[in-house]
Parts: sequence; structure tokens; C-alpha cells
Amino acid sequence: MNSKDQKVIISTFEKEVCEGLTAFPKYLSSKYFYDEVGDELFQQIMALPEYYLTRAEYEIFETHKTEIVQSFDQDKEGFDLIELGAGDGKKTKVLLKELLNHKYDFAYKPIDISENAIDGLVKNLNHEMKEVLVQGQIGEYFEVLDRLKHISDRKKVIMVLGSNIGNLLHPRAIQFLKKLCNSMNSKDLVFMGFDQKKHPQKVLDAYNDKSGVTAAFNKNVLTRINKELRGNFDLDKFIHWEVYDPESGTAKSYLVSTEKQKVDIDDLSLEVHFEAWESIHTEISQKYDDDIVKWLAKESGLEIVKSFSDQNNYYKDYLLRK
Ligand code: AVI
Repeated sequence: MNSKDQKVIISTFEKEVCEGLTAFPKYLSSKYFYDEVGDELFQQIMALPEYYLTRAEYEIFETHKTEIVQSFDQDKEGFDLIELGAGDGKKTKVLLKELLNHKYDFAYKPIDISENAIDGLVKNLNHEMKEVLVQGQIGEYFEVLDRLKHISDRKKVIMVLGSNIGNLLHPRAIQFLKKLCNSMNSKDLVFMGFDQKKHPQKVLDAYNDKSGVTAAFNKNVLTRINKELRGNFDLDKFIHWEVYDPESGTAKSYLVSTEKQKVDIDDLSLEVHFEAWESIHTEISQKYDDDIVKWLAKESGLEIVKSFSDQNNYYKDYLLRK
């Protein structure tokens, strides 16, 4: 190939980093928090005293597991349990055990963007719950939805736990739910976790823990740019900042530059200039109530069948149908 024919292949990561850091105001997507280090930090977040979400969903599963699995397969005709963004599957195991104990005919099909997470989960289940038929797949949410029809040829129950949908702005969440709806047959169900609106301080604390794990998680996107795109971000010159708007229910994470500075990203031939206290918006974590979920479902062609809540009403899992 001569130099005229040479194509520069740019990854989505490169493209989005370039777009986000040359925009005003600057932004980066939270999907780039997750690599091996980010996965480990997220595991630590889920165990933090301030991060109530995981414990609340776990409590819901422990308390309502019998009713939950019954509602998945009332006629006991058999189904595929597909989990999008499965992670370590810790909470899901409560449901898997219940399904096994009551001799439901099912296969578990976890899907995650992280190869690392899926490999770990499949190995762990093959070891801990040998009776469960597991088929792990690697893929990103939206892309996976295109394949969903081919992943299963019997009844599907599609789970999206951990309030993962909260990392999408409403229009994007509707796009996601619409696509989900299009991939469903009439008997298929969605089981989805939505973190609820609550005392604003409780939300702020969950995303601004005392031990600084969430700050490290947020900064991992800069670490990745340094490692993967030959950047030279000085992490000590950025602080993690969290805000929560109780009206919209949106928690937002930022990285704020503590001084005027220039950052080089060699692989992008990019110089990024920061004013003192200029921000990079990195994540939204949306909080909901029944009306918002009802509205999202309606906009997407879905309806709520029932919901399950923890004792504090911090969190709810909704069962949705077409
Ligand atoms: C994965 N997601 C639902 C988490 C959340 O609560 O938004 C990610 C997270 N960000 C900071 N802490 C946890």
C-alpha cells in the first residue's frame, strides 16, 4: 500500500475522546470508565457503605424472589433469562438459585461489554451452580439489542439491573427501551432496576464517597486516555465533583481542572486547553419515580406489570411487558 492509499483507522474511543474534549463544554462518556481497573473500582463502589443501590436491589431479590421468578414464567413453559450488563452477577445468583430450587426450565444468558466480567461470571457459575445452563456473550447494550432476536428462540425475560438505564439521558433511554421492545415477542418480559428519587444528600453521598473510590472511578477515564492514547493528564490537577438536581432527578459527575493547563494526547495529535475550574462532564445517574418510569415505558411501547421495592423505597425493580 503506498502512502496515498493508507487509511487511518480511528476507534470509537479515539473519535469520542476527540469530540468530547474539543467540545464546549467538554464531556466524556462514562462507558469509558470500564476496563480491568474500572471494573475492579466498580466492584469496590458496590460494597461502599454510601452506595445503597446494590444492597437495596439485593434486599428486593432476597425478600421477593419467589414472586419475582413466578412472574417470569407463570405457565412454567420454559424461558431464556437474558441479562444485559451482567457484571459479576452476584445479585442474579439469588434468582438463579430460586429458579433451580423450583425446577424452572431456563437458560441464563448474561451479556456484558467487559470480556473480563463475562469470563469471570461464567467460570464462577460453572463452579458454584453447575446445574445452570449458562451462555455468556460480550457486547455493548445497543449493539446487543440487534442480536437479541437471534440469541433466543423461546420466551425471553430480559433483565437490566443496577439502575444501569440511569446512565442514559431520557431520550437515549427511550431509544434503548424502544429497541428492546422491538426485539420482544408478545410473551416476553423486561425486568429492570430503577433507582428512585430520595433525600438529595443520600444520592450525593452515594456518588461522592468518603474513601474516594468514586473519584478514582471517574478519573479512570483520564487514566485510560493516558494509557491507550498516549495522553499526559496529571490526575492530581483534576477533582471529582458531583451535583444532584432533585427536580429532574439527575445526578451528574464532573472532573474539574484545578488550574489553567494544557494536556497533550499524542495518538490524537491533540492539545487540550483547560481554564482554571473548567469541567469535563463524565456521567449522569438518573433517579426515577413511578410517573417517570410509566412515561418512559409508554413512550417506548411498554407497560408496567408490577414493581418490587426495598423497605426504604430507595430502589425499585419493574416488570414490563409489550
Ligand atoms: C453502573 N451505574 C448504574 C452506576 C451508577 O450508579 O450510575 C455507575 C456509578 N457511577 C458512580 N458510581 C457508580
